[in-house]
Amino acid sequence: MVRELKPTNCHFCGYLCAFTATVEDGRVVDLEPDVTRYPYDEKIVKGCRRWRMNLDVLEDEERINYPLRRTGERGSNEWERVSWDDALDDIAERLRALAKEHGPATLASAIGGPHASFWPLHRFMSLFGSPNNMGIGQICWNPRIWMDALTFGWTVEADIDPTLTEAVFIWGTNPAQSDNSAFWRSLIGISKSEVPLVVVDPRRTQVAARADLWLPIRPGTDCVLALGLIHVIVEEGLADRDFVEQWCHGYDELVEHVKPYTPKAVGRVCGLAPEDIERAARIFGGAGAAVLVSGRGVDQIGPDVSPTHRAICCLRAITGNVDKRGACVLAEMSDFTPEVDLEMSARMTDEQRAACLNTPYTPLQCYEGYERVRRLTEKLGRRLPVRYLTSAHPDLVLKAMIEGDPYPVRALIVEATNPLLTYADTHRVFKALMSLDLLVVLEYYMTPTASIADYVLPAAGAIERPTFQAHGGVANIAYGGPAAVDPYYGRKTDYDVFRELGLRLGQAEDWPDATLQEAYARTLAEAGVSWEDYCTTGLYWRPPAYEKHKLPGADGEPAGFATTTGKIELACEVLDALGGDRLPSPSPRFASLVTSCGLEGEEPATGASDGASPSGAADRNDGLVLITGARKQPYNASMFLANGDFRESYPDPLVEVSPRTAERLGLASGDRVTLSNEKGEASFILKTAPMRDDVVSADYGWWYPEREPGAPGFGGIWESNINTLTDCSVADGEAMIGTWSYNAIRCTIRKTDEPTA
Ligand SMILES: Nc1nc2c(c(=O)[nH]1)N[C@H]1C(S)=C(S)[C@@H](COP(=O)(O)OP(=O)(O)OC[C@H]3O[C@@H](n4cnc5c(=O)[nH]c(N)nc54)[C@H](O)[C@@H]3O)O[C@H]1N2
Ligand SMILES: Nc1nc2c(c(=O)[nH]1)N[C@H]1C(S)=C(S)[C@@H](COP(=O)(O)OP(=O)(O)OC[C@H]3O[C@@H](n4cnc5c(=O)[nH]c(N)nc54)[C@H](O)[C@@H]3O)O[C@H]1N2
Ligand code: SF4
Ligand SMILES: [Mo]
Repeated sequence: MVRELKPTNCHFCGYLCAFTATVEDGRVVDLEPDVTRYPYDEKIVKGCRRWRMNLDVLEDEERINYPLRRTGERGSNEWERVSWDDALDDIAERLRALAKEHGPATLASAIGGPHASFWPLHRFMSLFGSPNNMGIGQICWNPRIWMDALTFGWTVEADIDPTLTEAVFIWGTNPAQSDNSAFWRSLIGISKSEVPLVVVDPRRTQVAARADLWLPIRPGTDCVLALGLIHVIVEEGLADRDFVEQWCHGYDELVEHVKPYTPKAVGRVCGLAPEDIERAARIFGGAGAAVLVSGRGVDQIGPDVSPTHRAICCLRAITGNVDKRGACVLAEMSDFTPEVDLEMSARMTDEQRAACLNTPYTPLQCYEGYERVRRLTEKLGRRLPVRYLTSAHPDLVLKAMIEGDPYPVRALIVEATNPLLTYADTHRVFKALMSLDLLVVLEYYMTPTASIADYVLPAAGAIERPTFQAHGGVANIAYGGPAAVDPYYGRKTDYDVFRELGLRLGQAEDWPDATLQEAYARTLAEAGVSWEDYCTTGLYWRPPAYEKHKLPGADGEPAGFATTTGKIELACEVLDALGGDRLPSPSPRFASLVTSCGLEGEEPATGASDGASPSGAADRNDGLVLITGARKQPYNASMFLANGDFRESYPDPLVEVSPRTAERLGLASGDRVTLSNEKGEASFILKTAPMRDDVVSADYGWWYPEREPGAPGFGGIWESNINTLTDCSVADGEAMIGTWSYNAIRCTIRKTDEPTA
């Protein structure tokens, strides 16, 4: 027996904590946290319930361990085990035939959260010639990346420094549940210090409960609030005039633009007290260095997403909180090979790019939009990844699948996502996927999406593969480490699958590295670091410089910012040129409310209820507002529901309302309730929790792995799946990127007749 200790990493969330695996004859028999490598933190690992699953998951009998080919009707859950060669030969042959008939864009792909490196799939798509990679970009990551890049010339990262940071704003994110990390613990530290902590969230989250000021905002009205903060900062002379004078473009326009956004008008639209808005503005404007971290709460509010991010950028800029220690830092592009090169999107021909379904629907999130921004960011030597930022809009891909319009999309490769649970509008996703000629799913488990595939291919996971988390190459940091073992059974890494498929389709020259580890080593070599050195610390990182705009550029003058004007663009020239708004403007329904508020004298409702403070917001509101997917440990979207311990502690899909709203609706904790709207309905168990009275907050990702996959129930996807109520229509989405809404949605709630499970 050979017994070895091997460094490796957990990948049950984005942290990739370091572990030491005890390996006997190629099998992991024990796992211990590794104190010597990044991002080890004893408290994080102690507080994390997930990592202990690693051993079970490696051996789990429910795992897909060999390629499966469908034998019965689609969705019948009848399979035969086939060899990798048989599977990949057949898939390659069918893709070749479909591309011959309809063109390469007939192949689409779908990805989910950051569970794996996606560039191998994207490289395969680029070389195959299809622009149609779909993903979660439009509702997670892209809005912030795009708007930062348009305003500052590149992305910014929060830079909490307890010795310098004088205010922290947490906006639409709840790291206590979503992050479980060093960041959450730094916030606990902040909440105990003198530094004011302000939280903008309709729910009284753990971080809101620790805040000095909680702004329980009406969902979707965040842009109005941000403009209101700017209004107060300008009015009260809190703007950093020197910084604005030297480095910002469009300040006067912005000042004019925010005039109607008085605390009173904003309070009424956002359901907040005007004095709280003033207080928040004074905290942000008065701080020597202020940090603002935003999350999903403002990434998933449809049309208001881009203006909200832009307004937040403006808030940072006019207070001089850009590329400043203790506030935020303009990231550097990676000096290891960036995603943009790994994905080889430069290899797409003009004709292939022209097939991009997004043109002309989302003028920024498409190849033309990307090119425009690339020309700017490249002025300072930086390039964003192409594939995420041009990713095809699901509405348009689903339409091309169902209607063949503007051309037929007949094949889909799904990697590390469960679209029947996590994509919007499950009924439509189901219809589209059921209609395909070829559906290939790379998975760990027989998920509902996998159950309707032609091929389910077994993916190797954490511990079985090397990891290199690089955040799309938009920052100069990567972390992870080596695999402890070769993949068990017949599993392969996602990289191997796409490479081997590529080799069958004439892509040999572009897959020079036989293994994922060699590919990562090549990536690192560009930064002058060996794979071995990287694995020793688990980290590649170079400390950032601040105030880089002051450093001399090529001509010896200060470099400024990589925008059209060389300054921070409060008024955005690119958006203007694309037919969008120069200045951040909320969607018309909110903008007109602001204007009309200025004329009326009505008092705003605070809308907050923690069970003690009086509020009548729900009574006065014409409807309840649904928000979905608030993160909860131990689950991650549709994952880990099969874990017995987890299910015991969290057995049912929950929907939460405030105690007052429950009472008003005649509901009590434990009731089974049905949520519905014009798209569909789903069933939940009611729980009361402190939040705004007009808000209904539903879990996402719920299915029942213990039930039969495939028809007719598909693991229970039609029962408690909140995405049967959501919609991804491009026409109703954000105009530049196409972001749809998972928050701020209309719904009704009623008691279901069934007894509580
Ligand atoms: N446990 C767990 N952790 C996860 C995940 C998971 O599924 N489970 N998913 C991972 C992924 S993919 C992501 S993207 C991150 C997301 O991480 P976060 O962005 O931190 O997501 P949440 O914790 O849901 O926090 C979003 C907050 O926004 C609030 N909110 C909803 N609507 C609005 C609104 O209109 N305005 C404002 N201001 N706030 C609003 C919600 O009440 C919620 O508290 O989490 C990651 N971590
Ligand atoms: N209503 C609503 N919908 C949402 C959200 C919301 O808040 N509300 N959040 C959205 C957001 S931000 C995100 S990021 C998405 C998340 O959406 P998804 O990423 O689709 O969600 P998961 O359930 O995490 O699905 C991951 C799947 O990939 C598999 N998997 C995990 N790791 C690997 C791997 O390395 N390789 C392969 N091949 N498979 C792997 C898992 O078994 C699992 O089935 O959901 C989005 N959908
Ligand atoms: S689940 Fe995340 S926090 Fe927990 S050990 Fe794994 S990587 Fe670390
Ligand atoms: Mo996400």
